[in-house]
Amino acid sequence: MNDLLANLRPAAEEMKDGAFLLANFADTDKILQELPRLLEASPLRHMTTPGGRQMRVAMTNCGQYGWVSAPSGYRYDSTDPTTGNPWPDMPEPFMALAKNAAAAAGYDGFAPDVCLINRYGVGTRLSPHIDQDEAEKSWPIVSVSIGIPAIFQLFGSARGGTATNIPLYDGDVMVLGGRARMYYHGVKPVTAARDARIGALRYNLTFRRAR
Ligand code: MD6
Ligand code: FE
Repeated sequence: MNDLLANLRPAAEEMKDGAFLLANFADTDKILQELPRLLEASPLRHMTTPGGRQMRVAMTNCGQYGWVSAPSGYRYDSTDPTTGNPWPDMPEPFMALAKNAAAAAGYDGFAPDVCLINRYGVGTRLSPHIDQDEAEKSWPIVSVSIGIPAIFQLFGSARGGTATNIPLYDGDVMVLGGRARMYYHGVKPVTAARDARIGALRYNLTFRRAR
């Protein structure tokens, strides 16, 4: 890419304390090409929380480990409890995207061993939470939005308070590092919209280093 074109790619924008937005960074057509094969191997499912509630967001994983919620608690597991098999391998384009996004936000050397795949229908929300089941919390989490938009809410280190509201569109990548890595965050109820390829759905991939 020549310098003129390179300069047209928007730089990573720091939203808050190590949380970066990389607008339209990801080629989501390429991601969507890989998805059916992954979802066939390890289907999306509504996991049960330790509190006994079913999550509205449908989830699955690819990579060496997968994030699992069960009545017994949250964990990373190398086996998909639904199929009894290992999670499908993380596709090379996923790995490359996660590494490049982390580096673009200033976090070099990130090598994810988990890709959590979330699917939202219209009306689905994700309650504020902190991701803290990972061994080494200094690695960032890289999050890729696909399909219809959603509003990502970034709070602080305490539950509640005022959120920074970040609209996320298809292809947008959020990198949560630095102090924001341990900030509460969630997703507001997804409002009605349609994506030409996948209809009224939003997928989100979060790349993590679990071990
Ligand atoms: C979502 N994302 O965007 C949910 N977690 O659907 C997350 O929970 C998340 O975007 C850690 C880091 C980045 C994220
Ligand atoms: Fe999260």
